[in-house]
Amino acid sequence: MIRSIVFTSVFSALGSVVAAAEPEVLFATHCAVCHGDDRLGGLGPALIPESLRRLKGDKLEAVITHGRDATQMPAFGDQLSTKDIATLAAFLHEPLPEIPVWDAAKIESTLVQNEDYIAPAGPEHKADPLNLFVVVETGDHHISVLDGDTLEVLNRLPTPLAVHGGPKFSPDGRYVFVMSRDGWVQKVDLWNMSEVARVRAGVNSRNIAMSGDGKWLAVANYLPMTLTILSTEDLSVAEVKDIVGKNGEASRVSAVYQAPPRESFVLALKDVPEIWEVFYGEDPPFYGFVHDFRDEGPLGYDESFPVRQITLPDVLDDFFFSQDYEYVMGASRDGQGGQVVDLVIGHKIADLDLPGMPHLGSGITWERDGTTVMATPHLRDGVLSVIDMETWETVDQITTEGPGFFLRSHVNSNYLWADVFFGPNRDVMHVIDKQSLEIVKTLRPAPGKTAAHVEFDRYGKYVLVSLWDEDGAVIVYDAATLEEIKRLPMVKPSGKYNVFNKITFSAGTSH
Ligand code: DHE
Repeated sequence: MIRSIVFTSVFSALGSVVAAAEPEVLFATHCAVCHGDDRLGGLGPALIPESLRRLKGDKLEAVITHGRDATQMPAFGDQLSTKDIATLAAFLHEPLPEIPVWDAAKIESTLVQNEDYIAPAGPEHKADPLNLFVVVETGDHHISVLDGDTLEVLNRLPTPLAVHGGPKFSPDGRYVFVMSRDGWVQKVDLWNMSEVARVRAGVNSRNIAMSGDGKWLAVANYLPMTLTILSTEDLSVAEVKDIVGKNGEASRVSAVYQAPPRESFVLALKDVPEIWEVFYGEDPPFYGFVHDFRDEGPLGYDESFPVRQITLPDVLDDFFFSQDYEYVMGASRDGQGGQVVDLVIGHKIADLDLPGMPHLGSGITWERDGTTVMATPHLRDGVLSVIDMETWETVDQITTEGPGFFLRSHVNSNYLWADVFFGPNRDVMHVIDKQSLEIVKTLRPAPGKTAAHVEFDRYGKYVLVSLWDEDGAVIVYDAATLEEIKRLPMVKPSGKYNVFNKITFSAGTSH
């Protein structure tokens, strides 16, 4: 619809079919498959001026030419001429005639109940409900539910297109919610492994977070620039919050994180140097003790989800939290280094020495030499940084065979597992001793195929590794002997998530 409007106006303005259609044709040929026919996003983000503000000057041309680190965005420099790239970039900076309104009424109008779903009285399978795994198969847009003891696939069901980020479980582990990059949120009942309902909470979304009390699901959106808060019970809309910084500028939400001890959601923002904390508890904790609140006045006192805005020196769009959620370590995908912000006092308290685009979201913590350390991969360098979480000093940098994306461990395991996601050694998985920080084994499960993303079962007995390929698999290893036990064929299994590890916020896994 929007696409045909653009065509018409471009045709009439320039009066020549060939000349006028060129940027449209370039877009349709090279970009639409990921970014949507209407430029509103799909697998990739929306390509409209509102979401390209940070790509000023010739930066957008550079991204089209060289691709974008740590994303699925390929380089087009060898397929398109410099002129074509400039034409395309100019076209993408042109506003769309209209952007769909995605308010509460619109979201609720998209709700689809699964008419075949009948709420079960209890689990309709014999597996330990807390040792299930949900495996996201992005290759053909499905999830598989896996028994963590027998290692059998119990069921497989379709998801919306391009699920991204970790699925989120209700605190009792019964329900799982998944989100796709085009904004659909799906609720699945693990008792009978059936879809309950789905709703489109945004046009272009990033990830979801579950409130500690299990009542609310927050959806981080790029488009529109909002946070959607859904009731987990029936996926109705509790609130759609516009994200506007103190400077009046609207911002995309890079990610939303759950901070159960604080009864809040914490938001990383893409376009303004602020952290937002959105409280869902009856009596927002720390309210009145924090300087931001005093400075800003009674922000949101009357709202059902009051907001606290913490000002930062720089934009931070990738976070890692201490286990007690007092500290947030933040980094910018565009920048160098990182910062630590104390959420209680609402201030930056330390700088982090983190070169090479750290991927803090994949960080894990464990105890070493009487202190808690965290490790994070770097998306540009073949190195893992290990940081002391009391002094915030870098304890070590472990050299790997290439930049990695994901890390995992378990309290019952002596090892952490680190993939090498990028470069010629992307088929490699390192197993690292958590105390000596030495690589004890380098596995190459399928030469030439990306080995990525690890998850342990609830006891730390098995380790599941993804073979990230259309003709892929989940490979199960014995966590102690590091021997392969089993291969379960899967279609590009991107991530897998153990119910117990997730609902207990296990230190070795992502939250
Ligand atoms: Fe992710 C998690 C952001 C690219 C697969 N990714 C996350 C999270 C964030 C994030 C904020 C944590 C959310 C959560 O779990 O609630 N990802 C980003 C990016 O900004 C980045 C670099 C660029 C982008 O395109 O958005 C990016 N991510 C990718 C990919 O290209 C990956 C490899 C393939 C894909 O599916 O898009 C990818 N991201 C994942 C996965 C997780 C994830 C599998 C969940 C990890 C976990 O174990 O929890």
